[in-house]
Amino acid sequence: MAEYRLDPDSAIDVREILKDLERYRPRRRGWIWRKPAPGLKMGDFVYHDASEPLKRSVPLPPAHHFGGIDPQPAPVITTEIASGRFEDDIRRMRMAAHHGADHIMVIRTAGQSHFDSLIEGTPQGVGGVPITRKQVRAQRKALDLIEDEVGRPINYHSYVSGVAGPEIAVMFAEEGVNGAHQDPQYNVLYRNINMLRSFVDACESKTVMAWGGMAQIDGAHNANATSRDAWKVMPELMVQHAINCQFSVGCGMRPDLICLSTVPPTATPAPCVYMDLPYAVALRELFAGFRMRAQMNTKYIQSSTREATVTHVLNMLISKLTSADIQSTITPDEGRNVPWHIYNIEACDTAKQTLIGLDGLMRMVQLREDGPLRKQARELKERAVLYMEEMLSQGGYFKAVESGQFVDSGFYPERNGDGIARQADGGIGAGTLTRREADYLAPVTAHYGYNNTAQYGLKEGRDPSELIGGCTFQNPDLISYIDELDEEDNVHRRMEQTEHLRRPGSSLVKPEMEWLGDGTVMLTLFFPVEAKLAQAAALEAARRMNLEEPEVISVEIMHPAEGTRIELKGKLPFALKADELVIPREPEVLDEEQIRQAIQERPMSVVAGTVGEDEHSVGLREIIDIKHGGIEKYGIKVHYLGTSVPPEKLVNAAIELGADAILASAIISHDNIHYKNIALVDRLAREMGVRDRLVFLAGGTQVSSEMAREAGADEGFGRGTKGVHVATALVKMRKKL
Ligand code: Z97
Repeated sequence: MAEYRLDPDSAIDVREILKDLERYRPRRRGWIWRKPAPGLKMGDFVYHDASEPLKRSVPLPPAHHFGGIDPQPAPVITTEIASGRFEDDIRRMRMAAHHGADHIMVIRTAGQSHFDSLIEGTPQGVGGVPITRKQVRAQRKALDLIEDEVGRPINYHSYVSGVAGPEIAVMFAEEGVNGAHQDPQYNVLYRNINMLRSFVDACESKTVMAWGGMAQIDGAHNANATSRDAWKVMPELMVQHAINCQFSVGCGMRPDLICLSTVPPTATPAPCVYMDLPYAVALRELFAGFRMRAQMNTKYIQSSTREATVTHVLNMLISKLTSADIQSTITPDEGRNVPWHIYNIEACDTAKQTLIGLDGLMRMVQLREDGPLRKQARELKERAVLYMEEMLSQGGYFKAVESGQFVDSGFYPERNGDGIARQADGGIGAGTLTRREADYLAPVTAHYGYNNTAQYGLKEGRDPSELIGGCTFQNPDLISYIDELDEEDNVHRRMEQTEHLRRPGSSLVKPEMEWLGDGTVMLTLFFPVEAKLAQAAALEAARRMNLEEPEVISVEIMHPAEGTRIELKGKLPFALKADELVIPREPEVLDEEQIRQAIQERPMSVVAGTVGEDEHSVGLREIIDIKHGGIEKYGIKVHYLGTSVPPEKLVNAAIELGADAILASAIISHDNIHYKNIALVDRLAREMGVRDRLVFLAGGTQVSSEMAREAGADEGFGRGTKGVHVATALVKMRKKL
């Protein structure tokens, strides 16, 4: 059977991805950074901080003015994908990769940290997907195809935290996962998992991750998200980073794959850059040699996507002024939904646009060595050092956690006594540690600590798995692949239900936001009333539009009494038949440069006016004037004759001025006067014997191409016409030699 490949013009076939998974093997291990391309030339520009371009991608919206270029910034760009159905996430991953994401982070289902084993099969998740071998393998397989398509390696990432950390780390190493969050402090503080167990597990997990070449992201950012005032935990964050970094190095991880998870701690209306920049500087100085994963602030995110996007952009300014090896993107709808496809893409575009927009910034500006920046950075470092000293004086990390030192809401050394306290003998998995016996042996690769292999005849420094002829890391055929455990809750059942909509192959289309066929749509409405009334009105309007399950997702006050902006979601209960939809003919458009060149080689002049008794000149002026891209822009000379120009005058002027074309605009359509005037111009030109030398184009809001041609024009242009359409027609239809 032929190997499945992606066709750039067709949807990815998830059915093909799920085929033969049992035998699928990942093609590589380990994290891959972008390749820097200093001095990259694209179009008319030179970039200083860009990375190698993609083979195939979707550029930013204004790119069509710039020859369609799509420069890629230097940091790896993360997108967090979390719809709860991994099969739908696969399609989203392909879209995100085309918009510049090369780090796909899969958020896992709520509560997976508390599973003391692997989950198998493909159950549906809540707020994320259950991370299982089958799901991981399918997504890595899809990404292998997607990275070939875009021409850049894509890193795949999830979490090695929780009670089953080591088991997950092994599964990730087997399946070619490229990065993971791993931080025992996360288990302790946020998931109440026993601290001794968490640190012992972390030794094993980190050793396995190091073998798999995975990049690690720590969990310090969770203190920002949890604490009452996120900016007050800055000293503690540095301590948390320090603990995980040094611990990871001790477990054999390479510093250049140890990433600090850093978030600018404040957001507007705080003077955030003034506070976040010294913190970012201090962090990069203290942790030189490690990598920075810059995440955006989500603590203060509301339901306005505009507000979230501005925070994101300000956060990337900090990244640019300091550094970011990985730039995370949080979807701007994080504050109100499980993120939707479009918002993952929007966030990737925001990152690409901002970072490319700020390309070369640090060649022009410099951070001051004097003044508040240095002073504040130094102060933060001092507070962090004092914090660490207090921890040590208490008897170390475990004792400090027992006394509630961490995630206290005071700005250290201030203390509010509200930190998270955990007991060394408490939490999930307490009492599950046993000391290794004298003859302990684990014949597996990448094992942490005492393993006593000499007793079993292995020379020092050899891989313990040699004793059994290699473990699953050497021989993936030893992996026991479990397909499904639940007959109902699995991907095949879910896909059966949406098979009629699945592409390629379906002739039905239905809007969706997160899952195939969910029918979800969003409406934006403005009501000139106060917020409560506006919400009620929006819901009633949605019901009358036959939207099912309408729900207001964002309310923004334009003025307490003058009006409210509402965003609302709901579901469409029907699908549309693709072959019954009318797809309008695309107007032919020549490349702008081609038009300019054609006119330069053979200059062209036209006469133009609104014809008959018609005083509406706005449309015609837009077609002519350079301001909004009218035909003047291409060097076409226009003799504008004004409004209400009699048809004879248009023809006579064209003859006298030796013009190549007549442009007649006709807005008034009463009694078909517009077509009658078009016919008259054509007839007069014939009578005067010049029709075959002149191009005659007619336009107006009620003019259709077919009817205009029937009436005698060479072409007709209706609503939505731009200068470039008319210029294209002029160049293509030019008659005079
Ligand atoms: C990020 N936006 O990119 P569970 N381990 C660590 C974590 O930070 C997390 C988990 C495990 C965020 C992602 C928050 N982080 C979301 C160090 C979650 C998740 O939910 O406990 O099963 O694992 O960092």
